[in-house]
Amino acid sequence: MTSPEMKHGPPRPAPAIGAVCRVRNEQPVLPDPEFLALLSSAARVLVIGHFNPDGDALGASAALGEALRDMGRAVTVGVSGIVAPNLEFLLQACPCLRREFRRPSEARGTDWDLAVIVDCHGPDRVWPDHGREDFAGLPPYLVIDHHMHSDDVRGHLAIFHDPEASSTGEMVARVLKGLNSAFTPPVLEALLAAIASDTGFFTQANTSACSLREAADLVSRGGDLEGVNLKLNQSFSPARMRLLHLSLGTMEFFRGGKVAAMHLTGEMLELSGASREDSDGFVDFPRSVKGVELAVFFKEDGRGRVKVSLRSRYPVSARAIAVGCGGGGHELAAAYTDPVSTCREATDRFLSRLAGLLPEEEE
Ligand SMILES: [Mn+2]
Repeated sequence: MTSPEMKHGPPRPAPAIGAVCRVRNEQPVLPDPEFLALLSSAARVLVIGHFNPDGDALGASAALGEALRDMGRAVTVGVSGIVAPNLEFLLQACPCLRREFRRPSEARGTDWDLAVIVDCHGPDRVWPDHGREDFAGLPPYLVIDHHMHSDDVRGHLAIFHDPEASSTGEMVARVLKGLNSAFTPPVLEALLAAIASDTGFFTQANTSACSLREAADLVSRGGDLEGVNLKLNQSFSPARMRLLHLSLGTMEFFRGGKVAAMHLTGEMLELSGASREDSDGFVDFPRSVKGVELAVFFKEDGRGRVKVSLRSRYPVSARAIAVGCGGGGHELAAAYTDPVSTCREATDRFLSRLAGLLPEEEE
């Protein structure tokens, strides 16, 4: 068994606010044999991603669930929260796998031998409105995740953790190779969708040589990237376009154009007829403006709070800013929730916090 240091490389200093480490692993981190043994020894497995799963959480869940089912396991792929319309296809390949779990008490240890929690560090990311006492009845669980989190997040049986992986989908591909699992068309599609989702179709800073090699391997096994692009990026509704039109009208710039922000309000949803999930990816619009180093998307969550998504360019750390506001995520893509009810209030609070988190330069 490799030591944690060998698996993750030598320890690096924590990045300072406003700075990002750009160290790259050329060798993929592989799951421990013990991890694979725990995964393959369970007969009844529940696979579930974080709350309101994105393409990576759903793709990784669907691929792992489908592969384990091919290996003769009784598998349930669970969903907590809402699935964006353009991601529904990931769960339609085998609808019998899908189940919604509104609360942790529905995921009982008596019904499953093992849970696998993907694309987050544990149950509190799957059911963020529940506390530790609500998780007592869960099955023992494994974690597969590429988010940065400290190793003192305990509770799992074993963890496969690679913060340098572009996506959990990339890590699940390595797991399936470790299990000698078959890469059937639904597995290939789900894995490519997961990796493509989290890398912005291989355009973002997390697109490493490792993630490209993993994707290339999936393509050489028969994966259809064009088909995944059609389903992920070219299957939106007219209502989403109406919503985008309204949201784009709110774009504003701060700090001499280095910070760009956009709003999504409950009123816009009513006017457009779109669903809240139709706004997935809107943060890419303020990010796409020349000179913007920090893009911010404020979204009223319908429950009296505002979800704030951050995207930054090197060397600005979205993660450091999100952590400073009580959230977390990746270096260049992070988020937090502000307990205020309107985007305007959340913007004012964000700008006052930003003064301490992102030092103002002479312009
Ligand atoms: Mn992910």
